Amino acid sequence: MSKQLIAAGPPRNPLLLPHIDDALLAHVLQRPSDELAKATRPDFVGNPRSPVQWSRNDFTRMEGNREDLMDWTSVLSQFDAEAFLRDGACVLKGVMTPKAIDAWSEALLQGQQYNDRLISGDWKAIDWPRLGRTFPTASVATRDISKALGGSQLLPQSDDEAGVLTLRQHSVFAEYFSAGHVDFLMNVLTHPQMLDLQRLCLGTKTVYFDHNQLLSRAPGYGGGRWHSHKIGAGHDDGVVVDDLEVYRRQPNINLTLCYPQGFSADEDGGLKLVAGSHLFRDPTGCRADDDAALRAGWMQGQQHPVTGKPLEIEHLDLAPGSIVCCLSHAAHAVSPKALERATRWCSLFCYRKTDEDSGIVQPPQAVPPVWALKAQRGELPATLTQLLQHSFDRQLTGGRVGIFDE
Ligand SMILES: O=C(O)CCC(=O)C(=O)O
Ligand SMILES: [Fe+2]
Repeated sequence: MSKQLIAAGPPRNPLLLPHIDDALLAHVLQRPSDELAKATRPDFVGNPRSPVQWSRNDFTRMEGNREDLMDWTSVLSQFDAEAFLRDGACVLKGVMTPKAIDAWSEALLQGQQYNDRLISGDWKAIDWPRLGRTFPTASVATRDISKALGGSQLLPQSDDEAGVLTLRQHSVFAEYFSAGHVDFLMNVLTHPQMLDLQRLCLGTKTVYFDHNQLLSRAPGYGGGRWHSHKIGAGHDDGVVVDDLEVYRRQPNINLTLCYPQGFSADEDGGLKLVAGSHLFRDPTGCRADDDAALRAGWMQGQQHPVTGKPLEIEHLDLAPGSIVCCLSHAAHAVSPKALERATRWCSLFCYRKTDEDSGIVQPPQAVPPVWALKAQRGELPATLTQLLQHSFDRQLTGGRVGIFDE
């Protein structure tokens, strides 16, 4: 393996590649999936029965014990398909059932604990070769480890010298693909109500998984910049669209942000949105450090392409049990979290749809290789296999390997 390959981290969707150049990774992907699954769960994290090591019976038990996640009547009374497409986001206030709020909150705390144990553990005890790479030549600085504890997306990951990208890719960190670590979150990922919500938002029958993360914002969190996300396939070019059906036909992505404990609008790690910003399809230009910079820059003089109203920043204020759905191109940011406030909990479940013009599904952003392998080998239940189909099926992705390939 060349040094450059180590620094760049493993390929994102290895099973879509016609050939894997890296012999160590290629070997791992030929072995039984149990071996890779075990390597992704180091003993020191203390999570031996996580979903990645489940048998078929475990999945059957999960499906059999399922209860509602949401009050569906409340979802339907708040969801307006036309407004969602027009504004690029919808807020479903307090839709989780009381039981789901408790279970979800518990699951996010549990996931954060697994993540913290991995971050502060002894990475020399990780079976790196069984994850398909050589032992790292560097380690994460102690001060970076302490800064990352209790929160999400905080470990430096500009390269893979210390193995952070490898651990992310394989979902050794519980924050990336948390559904593989905590049973309730696997239940959410494949829950009929969650999938129905995706069908409502994306306006399509068949949906695919894209990525799943813990988004814990601990006291002292400095806030998240304004940004939006690319969808690929040549649709991120900044060409404004005012025909909502044209917009709907794109290979879109729906970020589903689930906040079991909610948040308030001020210094609480809350989400901020700009209605109508998705129609600009401008993930490259639509960026700013804070609200003032977005107003003075990208938003200046801009109007909603459909309603003609000036674009406006909205600071959300959400009751416990709320869910926000946000289309990929919609501008969003996160408020800072004051030191005296408690952690803001969130789990992100992101799904995607087919490009209705080409029939192609873009490859997923983050399916850990072990899950792609299990799906390809028929080791998973039908619903999950279908959700992960584009992580291994080259016909479905039209030979595309990267998320943003055209
Ligand atoms: O933390 C949040 O509420 C949003 C995070 C975010 O922007 C993202 O995951 O893309
Ligand atoms: Fe985002």
